[in-house]
Order: sequence, then structure tokens, then C-alpha cells
Amino acid sequence: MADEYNGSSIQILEGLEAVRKRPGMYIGTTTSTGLHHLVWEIIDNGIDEALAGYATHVTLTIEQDNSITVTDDGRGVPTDIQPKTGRPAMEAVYTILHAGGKFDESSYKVSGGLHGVGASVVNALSANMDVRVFRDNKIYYMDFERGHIVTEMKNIDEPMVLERGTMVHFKPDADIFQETTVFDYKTLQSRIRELAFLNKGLRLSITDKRVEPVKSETFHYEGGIAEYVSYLNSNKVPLFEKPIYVEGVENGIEVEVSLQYTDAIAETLMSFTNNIHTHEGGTHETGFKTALTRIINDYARKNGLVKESDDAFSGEDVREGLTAIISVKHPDPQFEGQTKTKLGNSDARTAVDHMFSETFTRFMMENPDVARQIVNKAIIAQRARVAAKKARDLTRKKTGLEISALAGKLADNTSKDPEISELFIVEGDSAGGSAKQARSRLTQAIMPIRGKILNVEKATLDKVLANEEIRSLFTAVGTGFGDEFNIEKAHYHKVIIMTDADVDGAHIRTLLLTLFFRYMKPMVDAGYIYIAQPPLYGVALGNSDKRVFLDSDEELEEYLSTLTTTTKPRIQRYKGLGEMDAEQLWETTMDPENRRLLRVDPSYAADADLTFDMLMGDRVEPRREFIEENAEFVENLDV
Ligand code: 0RA
Repeated sequence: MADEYNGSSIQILEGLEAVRKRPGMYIGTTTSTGLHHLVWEIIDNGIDEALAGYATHVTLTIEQDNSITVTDDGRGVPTDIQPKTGRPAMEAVYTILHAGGKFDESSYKVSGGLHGVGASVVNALSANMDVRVFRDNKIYYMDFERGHIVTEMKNIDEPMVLERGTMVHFKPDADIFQETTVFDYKTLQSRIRELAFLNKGLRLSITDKRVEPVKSETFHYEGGIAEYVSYLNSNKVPLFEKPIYVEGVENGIEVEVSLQYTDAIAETLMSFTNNIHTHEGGTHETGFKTALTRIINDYARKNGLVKESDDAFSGEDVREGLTAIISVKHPDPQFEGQTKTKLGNSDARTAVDHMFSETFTRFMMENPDVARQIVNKAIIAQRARVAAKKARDLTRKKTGLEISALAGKLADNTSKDPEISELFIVEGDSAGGSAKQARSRLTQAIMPIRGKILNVEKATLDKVLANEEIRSLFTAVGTGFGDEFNIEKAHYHKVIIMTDADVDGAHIRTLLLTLFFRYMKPMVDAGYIYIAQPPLYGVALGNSDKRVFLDSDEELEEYLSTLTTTTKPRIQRYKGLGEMDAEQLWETTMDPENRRLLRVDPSYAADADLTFDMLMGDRVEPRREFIEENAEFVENLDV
């Protein structure tokens, strides 16, 4: 690696050209996801400087033109001339691939996006980038265009807006990000908040200058992930007041665990390694789960809360109603799994197990009332699980007639390749009928559902399994659920929720999303869940049958304003999918060439959790606040 610094400028340019030629290799995709990835890359550098103990405040600003400014108040990117190359270190950071953070061998670099590609990649993919380093009462400045140096490092005479630190400003290149160069505030805000929870004490700000008045928020949590747990539980009733919080270091691995039980049925468990959400879990998560199961079983037995002869609680039993966050900082993380979000280091398992066991065992001994409540919850969960198993075994023994009744609802596609197979879940028999006629039989399966399915947020597992509609859905998807869930058995890599563009449709969509989040979460994490977008209006001109499809009143108005006064538009407002004939349904909503699908973003999971609890749970007060704050959104959600 070190001899990369000897690289001639030709090699450097070749490197950055390679990034521009194949951006996907470096940032995964050039869609909106890739666009936001640029921000994470630069933010991570600031966070590394905070984790190294130097920066206390990292800021993110979305400028009016959708360019981005990131600052940190750390030591500043090194500006000294490197003896090997005779060039400033700062220049290398922004022009040499993988050069970021390699200057300080002793620094314990724990952050870094999944790709960890460095600032030079962001530079290569930006129409322009400028960097200011504030040190010793001077500003060191450089700027670039598409990765090429425009201004070599020099001092500039500007106000010292930071006493010390780094300010990076860049505008993503629209030639690369052809789909969109517009940043999404919610996406940036939700990750900034998460980073503040994950790095306690660190101040993180986000400012949006595109709106009037300018929007600005600062996140700062002295309690770290314990405050994250409280935040996640804000719409639930906790079993005890303060989340349990554990922290410690073992073999150079920093471990933090926080948890709290609530009156909820579902479990909310998230794990992170070096600030990366490990969606697929891994050793740190296993360490926590085994310790939790072992300690609660031991406690229940030793204190006579269960009989010696009773079955032990399973992991799922002891996690009912649990909200927990596990965060480790590992010097050499090994990521595995389908989406490289599963931690593989076995030392993380023992570190988490040791650290957590000690504190949690003590907590159970010191709080016998709470401990008894936790055990009681597990007893109830265990009973529900046994009842559910009976229901499931019954399902397996279904007679031929019953199975064909199930299969009758599903119009399966002919291909057995899950990669190309899509399952449309369609509201209503009439739309289901049109969809069956319209579909491409090879790749598209149709499953009609009748109106509102069971709200799984309020039902125990045995109730969920007793529900015919949900059982057919599980059967169709093929993955099983709970401990037996296996994503590799998924029959479809696209499950598309297709409901009407009205209030009822939005409600049914929320019910289905709740089901997927609670019982088939890995499908969401894998990016397999989508939402179809049927249009609201169709406009035909003169005597033509050809239609233009529009999604909102604004779009319709805008389109109508482009028409000459002589053409007579015939406007049709679709009340529902059922009103479209098969051809229209295909054209507007199902045809892979023309349709616009929304992928359900797993990174929204935490916020989605909160929203589901609120919209589907029992507490009315936060729901009312939410309605007041989000009147527009809620109009669609029918709460
Ligand atoms: C390595 C060494 C030093 C600072 C940094 C890296 C550094 C990098 C970035 C990237 C964004 N903000 C940053 N802040 C600091 C220390 C160099 C010195 O003190 O001489």
C-alpha cells in the first residue's frame, strides 16, 4: 500500500478514471443510494477523527444547489509535504485511491462505510470539490473538477470559520448520477441521528439550505445507545424505567449493549459494527442472544419461577417485547453474508457474552421484581409458541382439498428461478382478476387478498398463524418464519405490494408492511419488498386511445397546462386498481419497462419500527401528535 504514494500522476489519473468508468465497483450503484453513499464516505472521515479523540462536532449541510458541505473540528487533514513524493499529504488524500486515513498508522480506524473507498472516490465522482483545512490560524485550500486538480494546495485569506478542522464541499456529477442528484433529507437525517446515538457525546448537525426557512437540527446523546433504546421505545410501555446499559473493552474490542423490555409482542434488535448496521447479525449478536437466553433460564430455575422439569425458554421466548442494541467497535472486522452485513469475528462473540453476562446477571439479582416480570413474559411467550407450533403442524397436515384451496388463490408464475420471479400482492378480487390476465406468466405471480389483513402488531404468534390470509402468504413466499425462516427458500426476489392509491389502499399497504417487518424482516433487509405505484389519472387526447398517466393533482395540472387549447383532454380519475382493465394495469403498474416500483428501504427500519408501533399500536396520544405533524402523510395512511 505504502508505495501507492510513489505513484506517478499518470497512475493517479488512471485510478480516478477507473472510478468514473465503473462507479458501481466503488460505490455499489449510481442510483439515489450511491449518491447518498458519497455523503457517508465524507462523514465517516469526520467521525473517525472524533473516534480518534480529536473532533467533537461534525456538520452536514445540503446547499441550495444540492451540493454538500461536511465539516469536522478535528486536527485537519495533514498538509505537510510527503518526503517520498514531494507532494502535500492533502493532495494524496483526495486524489489517490484508498489513501484516506493511511497517514497515522497508530490511529485506530474503526469507522468507514461498508465500501470504505475513501475521499478520492467521492472527488472522482463529483463535478467539483473544494477542501479547506484550518490549522495554525491558516486555511489550506485545494479544489478539483471530476477528480482533476484545478488549484494546487495554497493558503487563502478567508475568515476562519473553524479554529481547527476540515471542511469538504462537493457537488455530485450529474453525468454519473443520471437518475437523481437530489438529496433526501429524511435519509440523511435518519442516519445522522443514528450516528449520534452510536457515538455518544459526539455532536452531529444537519442543515438543509434548500428550504425556506433553512432547517437545522443537532443530535447529541450523552447516553449513546441507551438513549437509542428509549427513542425506539417512545411509543411503547417499558417494563422498567431506564434501559440497561453495558460498556467495556475486551481484547481491543469495544462493546456496548443496551436493552429494555416493553409491553410489545415483537422484538426490536439491532446490531452494529464500527457504526455499520449489521442487518444479517453475526458473532456479536449471537454472543448477546446466547447470554440472554442462558441467564434468564438460569435465573428462572434457581429462583423457583419454573419447575426443574419444564422445557427451557427458547431464544425467541426471552426476546418477546425486547428492544436491544448491540454496538461493537472492532479493529479488524470481517464482514460476511449475502449483503456483507454479518460480522464473522469469533472474538466478538466472547467479548459481548462476557461483558453483557456480568452486568445483566447483577441486574437480575438486584431487581427481583423486574426479573420476575421478564421471566413471566417468557413463560407467556413460550405458551404462545407451543400453541403456534400446534397450529403449524395442523397446517402441514392439511388435506389435499384445503391445499388446493390455498393454491387456488395464488396464480403462480411458471419460472422456478426466484431471481426473475415476482409476487404481486393485490388488493381486491377484481384487481386480482385483471392482474392475472395482464401479467407476464413466466415471471409474475399474483396473489389477491381480500381487504384488510390482520394487524400483526396487536396479535400474538398463534393468532397470526391462525389467520388464513397470512398463512397463504407465508406459503406463497416459501421462506417459513421465526427461527425456521430461511431467505434462501424465497420463491420470489421481488414481492410487490399493489394496493389502490387511496386511503384504504394505504392502510392495507401499512398492514402488509407491518407483517413483513415483523415476521419476514430478512426479506426487507435483502431489498426484496417493493411497492407498486398505480397512477391517479389517465389523460387521453382527442379520439386517441393512448393515455398519459399522472400521479397527483399537481402533475395533472402541470400536464394540462402544456396542452394547446384545441386538443380536448379526456381525463379519467382511477378510483382504484379495479377500475383499470388488464391492459391499463399492465401498462401503468406491472410492465417492468414502464412501471415505477418503490423499494422498501431497510435503512428506514428503525424509523419504520417507530411508525408501525405508533400507527398500529395501542397508544393513541403519539398517534394524534403524528397526525398533527404530518397531516399530509397521514391523510394517505388513514389512521
Ligand atoms: C491522519 C492524521 C491526522 C489527521 C487526519 C488523518 C485527519 C483526516 C481527516 C479527514 C477528515 N477530517 C480529518 N481530520 C483529520 C493528523 C495530522 C497532524 O496532526 O499532523
